[in-house]
Amino acid sequence: MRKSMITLIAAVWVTGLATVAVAQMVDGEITKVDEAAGKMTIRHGPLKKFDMDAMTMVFRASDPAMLKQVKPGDKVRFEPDKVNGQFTVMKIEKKK
Ligand SMILES: [Cu+2]
Repeated sequence: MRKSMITLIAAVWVTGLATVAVAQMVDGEITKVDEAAGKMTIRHGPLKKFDMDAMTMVFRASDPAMLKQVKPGDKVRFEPDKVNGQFTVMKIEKKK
């Protein structure tokens, strides 16, 4: 019993580390914000996760509040993901 608890804790710990490694923030620059559509256009660096080179493309905002935090010209770091087949910004922060 005790051994299985330790194994479980170790597994959760390793999974936590893996999640941190995958949830990488990517550098980008906002080129357009479309609040009505809930989308923003970002010029981004290479995205290994999607086997994508650097380009400018449209992302959906996972939270509409994000669209008020950024404006064209802002340098950002963001976490892209694919949600229901759409490229989506999960997290975004302005670079200082
Ligand atoms: Cu892209």
